[in-house]
Amino acid sequence: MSRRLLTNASIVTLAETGLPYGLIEDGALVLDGDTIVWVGKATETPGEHSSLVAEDLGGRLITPGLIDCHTHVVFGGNRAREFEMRLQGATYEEVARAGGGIISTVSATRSASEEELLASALTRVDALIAEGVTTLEIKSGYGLDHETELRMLRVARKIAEARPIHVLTTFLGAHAVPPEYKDRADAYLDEVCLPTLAAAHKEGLVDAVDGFCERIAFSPDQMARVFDKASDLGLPIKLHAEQLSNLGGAALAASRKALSADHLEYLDETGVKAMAEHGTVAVLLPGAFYTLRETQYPPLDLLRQHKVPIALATDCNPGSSPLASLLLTMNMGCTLFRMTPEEALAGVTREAARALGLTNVGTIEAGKRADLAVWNVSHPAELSYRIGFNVLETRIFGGSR
Ligand code: DI6
Ligand code: FE
Repeated sequence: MSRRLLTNASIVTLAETGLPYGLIEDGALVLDGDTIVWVGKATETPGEHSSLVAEDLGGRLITPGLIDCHTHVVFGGNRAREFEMRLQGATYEEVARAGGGIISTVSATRSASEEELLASALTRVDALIAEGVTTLEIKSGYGLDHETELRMLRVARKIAEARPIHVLTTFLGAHAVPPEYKDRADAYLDEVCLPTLAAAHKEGLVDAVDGFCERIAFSPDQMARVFDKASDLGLPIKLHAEQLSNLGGAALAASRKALSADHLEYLDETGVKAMAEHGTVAVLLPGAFYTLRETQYPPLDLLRQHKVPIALATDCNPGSSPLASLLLTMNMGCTLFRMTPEEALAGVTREAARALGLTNVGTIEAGKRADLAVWNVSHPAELSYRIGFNVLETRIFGGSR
């Protein structure tokens, strides 16, 4: 295995050392193949590494590779027309009830080939990679039939073959009720969603199971049935909860030991407490908040008070968050939600890893995978501060750039 010594860097470890950002100034890093084997002050580099040729990072900042822990990057078509309708006053729920919204993307996705879905998803994935993303979660949920759900998940797996990126797949068959099952959500679950989940799992296509718990989608009782199936299959769960109203989805998910509950604008203290009790991560999605011009804020102070881990993600999707920038997401997390730049950065690294159940990425520590991002900035708050500047110098995936 090849060893590398990186020196003259500000190392933003995000390790929970008690120091802001886990920052090590004048730091050095030793990589062995795809693993970090040592990190610390350059002056304290162990002698055994002194024969390595040092790569000087010129005082730049190095962080863990970024993790986008909630995306829907695989889909057909786009929803610019719906964007126009909403600008003329229609709400997201009204558009959805009129057969637009998620269902219009379902039609476009069903009629797209695997190659077409892959090509269009890669344009979005490439934008994320260009900003230092090394791990990406991708959901199904725009097929809502057996064949198309499996096709979406196969495309998600192919992305990891086509690009140097780690992909986790999430089955989101309970995203919406397809038109052919209108007003028959339970029949859709029994006849399509649950059997498709089992088939996708059998093909090795599923890393986690998600759902949309909302009046325009599935009730908590219906989600509980999906979670029962996930539990039978031994799969971790997550949930789109409390995005448009408070149905108690986050508490339900937490009580089932969900990895995360996502969106959460309408979350109340009962839900926050349930999440705290079970270690369920709050994944905040400011891109959807912004796009839908939501006015209800996620309860950031309550989440902090009860020490619920907070992650941030793009929610990249064609309807409520056509956003493929994690740096802009961090800026939105700070400017819209009043997160600190440290919370925002931890939210797309350490806490995003937690939201995916990953323990080998998300911080810079000996033993972790060498997924890293080198930035042309000198202080970590700069990553959240700018709008529309890509300050990435290099991305290192598994030790190689
Ligand atoms: N909530 C969201 O924000 C996305 N899915 C969901 O359950 C939006 C999906 C879409 O509008 O296409
Ligand atoms: Fe989403």
